[in-house]
Amino acid sequence: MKDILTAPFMEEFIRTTAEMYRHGWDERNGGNISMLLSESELEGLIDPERVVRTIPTGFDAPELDGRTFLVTGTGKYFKNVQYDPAKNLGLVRLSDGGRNAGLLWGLTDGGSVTSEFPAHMMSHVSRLAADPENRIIMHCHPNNLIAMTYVHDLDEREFTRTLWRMETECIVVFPEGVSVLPWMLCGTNEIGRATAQKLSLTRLCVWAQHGVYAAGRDLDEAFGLIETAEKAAEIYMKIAHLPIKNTITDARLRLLEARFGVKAREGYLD
Ligand code: 2HA
Ligand code: ZN
Repeated sequence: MKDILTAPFMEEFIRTTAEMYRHGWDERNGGNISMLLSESELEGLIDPERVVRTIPTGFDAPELDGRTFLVTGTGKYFKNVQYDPAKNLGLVRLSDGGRNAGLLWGLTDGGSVTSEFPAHMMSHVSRLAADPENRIIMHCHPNNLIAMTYVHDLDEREFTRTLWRMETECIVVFPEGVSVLPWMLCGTNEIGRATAQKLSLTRLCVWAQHGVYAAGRDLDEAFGLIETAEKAAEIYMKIAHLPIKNTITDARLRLLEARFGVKAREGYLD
């Protein structure tokens, strides 16, 4: 067996958690990531039949039966992943219709998978239905997106339009817009189902007064979506209280649509 810590997906996962921490998106144990892995990526790294222990999930996800995920652990700090990946991360394979997660590697201190495991797994199901190549679900607590949910209307069209106007690239990066959920209790199957439903339509879902979820085909896509939306929110928080003299009009947003060959969410442009 080769050392799983040197696998390209593992190195990138570790680099990403460190980068997210440096961005200030993952204070203390805030945030979590799950990455769907293919059988070929795992080849020669672990014995899929050797289950260290079984973690009950508390939900059904028959679509994910037999699928393997690298996930952050509950209570673990993104800050520390790079120094002890085997303690802070877990590699789990779902079984019994998604009701159990068999630990194949990691969580060496007896820990468990992220508290947001329901939201992550339900989101993988809905995102894979929308895009069979989706592999990443990422959650974190970026300051400005959270701040914006205290002062901005939570209507998804209005929230999206404001972000699109804050920076020229936004409509190109997330033409389908962002979804917004009102404050809900985190860690529950209920917020998991609501998030999964939102992520079937958009790759970004803001949790009001909490943070954001992103979906992507790779870590860069999910990270880049959050980075772009968070930057737009930062600009909003810098200017919202000032007299606005210029903006990116809908006509200009349409020019960007045409120039970059993207299709803005139906009905979101006037
Ligand atoms: O503590 O971010 O939403 C991890 C979280 C819960
Ligand atoms: Zn959170």
